[in-house]
Amino acid sequence: AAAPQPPVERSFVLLKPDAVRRGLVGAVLARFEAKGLRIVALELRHVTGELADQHYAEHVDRDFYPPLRKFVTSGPSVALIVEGDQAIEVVRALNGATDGRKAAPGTIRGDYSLSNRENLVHGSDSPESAAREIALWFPDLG
Ligand code: RTP
Ligand code: MG
Repeated sequence: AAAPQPPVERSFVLLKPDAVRRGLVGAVLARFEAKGLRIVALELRHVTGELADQHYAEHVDRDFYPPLRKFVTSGPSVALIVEGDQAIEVVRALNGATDGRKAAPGTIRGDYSLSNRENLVHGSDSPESAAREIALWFPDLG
């Protein structure tokens, strides 16, 4: 019989335009890899306003959305899917609190961001969000 495998979960991650612009893609990816998450898809994508509206559907009516939309469409991003045991929760722990000014040192945002908007990374916040986002960004993967 095959050896027991650890449970597998997938999360969608976006390295936002500030990560690419600042040359932090390698540093951020290294953290996910070092943690033990497996990269199962990865692509450089310049997000359109239409994709931003779909990705951030829960936020489109918020006051902060217009500047967020402008930011996330301002240059290329890196979209990826990572896989591993409790990947969704693990990614969000590595990312840190939304506001880079308040995020704990040792987290990606805590170490590299001083902004509540330009905070380098996105990670799915639930299994439902992960499924929706993976289907949106990587429709061929399912
Ligand atoms: P994300 O979705 O990017 O992983 O971040 P999150 O769950 O920690 O934060 P969320 O509340 O979903 O917000 C999405 C992104 O919108 C920008 N934001 N700006 N008050 C503001 O100006 C504000 N609040 C949020 C951030 O880029 C945040 O990551
Ligand atoms: Mg969110």
